[in-house]
Amino acid sequence: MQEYEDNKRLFFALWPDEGVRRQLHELIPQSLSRPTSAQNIHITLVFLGDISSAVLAQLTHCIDTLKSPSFTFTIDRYGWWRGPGVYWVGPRDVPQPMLQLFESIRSCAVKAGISLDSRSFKPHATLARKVRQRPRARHTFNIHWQVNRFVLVESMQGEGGVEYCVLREWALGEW
Ligand code: 2AM
Repeated sequence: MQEYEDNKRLFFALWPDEGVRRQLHELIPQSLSRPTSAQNIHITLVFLGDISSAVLAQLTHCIDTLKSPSFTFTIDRYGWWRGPGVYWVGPRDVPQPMLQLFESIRSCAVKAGISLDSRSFKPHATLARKVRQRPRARHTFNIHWQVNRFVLVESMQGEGGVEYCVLREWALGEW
């Protein structure tokens, strides 16, 4: 329908730099089905769904006013969600600034009239999908991630599967 033509499937995310991306990619066992491609690895903060340009303008206006500090965290655990067969890695300890950033983005989205799913925030990077058996315990790992920015990403269906395109980024600072 005409009025939905400009909708984009969007989410806010933490986007790794090349060093962290490479370390995360190296954690994917070769044997797993549907591994996430290196360039797609990220941590979702808030998934928005299909959003019109008018709603997006309202949302980004609010996001522009946020003053959130930069932070670091450590990716040091992995897990497996049986239903979707998601093999993921994430932090044991979620730092307060990450939780605050999540809450702030969420509240901007709600103000813009976007309905969000109410599941609790479980920061994770999906490394593979449709994994039908719990992957065997891996060696321990500690990947330190310095977060100086967050990004708005469009999810698109490409010929070879899903492709993510970073549309905008916001710096985190010394607040
Ligand atoms: P996932 O990796 O655990 O599937 C793009 O789809 C990103 O948004 C992925 O990181 C995905 O998490 C996340 N996401 C969160 N909720 C979603 C939803 N309802 N539909 C699709 N993706 C969702």
